Amino acid sequence: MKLVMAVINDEDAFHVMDELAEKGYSATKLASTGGFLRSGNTTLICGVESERVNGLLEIIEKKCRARKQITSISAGHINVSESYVPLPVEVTVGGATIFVLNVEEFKKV
Ligand code: 2BA
Repeated sequence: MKLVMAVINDEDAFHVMDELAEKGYSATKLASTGGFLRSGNTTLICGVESERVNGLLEIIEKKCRARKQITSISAGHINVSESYVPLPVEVTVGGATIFVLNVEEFKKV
């Protein structure tokens, strides 16, 4: 048994969840916040039999796309007459950041 945690874009979440449900995967959707951009994203947690992990990863890969986002939260600043102005910086976010963890025990009571 594995626990898959996937940080994905909010806009992709419902498409991923639809297909997961269709293919018989259980998932829990958590509202999360990226530590760098400080903007909302979605974290899905899915407990899945080891032999079905690849199928799950394929769905996430198929449904999640990378996006470019502009942020001013960065180390890049310019000094305009003694005051520091944050520089807009473009970052590529996602498709998905995925962690696959071993599950020691899984119980439903
Ligand atoms: P954020 O932390 O808001 O990061 C958004 C994007 O900003 C990242 O996209 C990456 O392109 C860039 N970025 C993040 N930290 C950076 C830094 N210190 N310097 C420069 N650029 C930086 P992704 O890598 O695709 O990550 C998307 C989201 O996945 C992240 O949102 C975070 O919520 C999660 N994530 C990514 N790596 C993680 C990790 N190692 N542990 C936990 N969560 C992670």
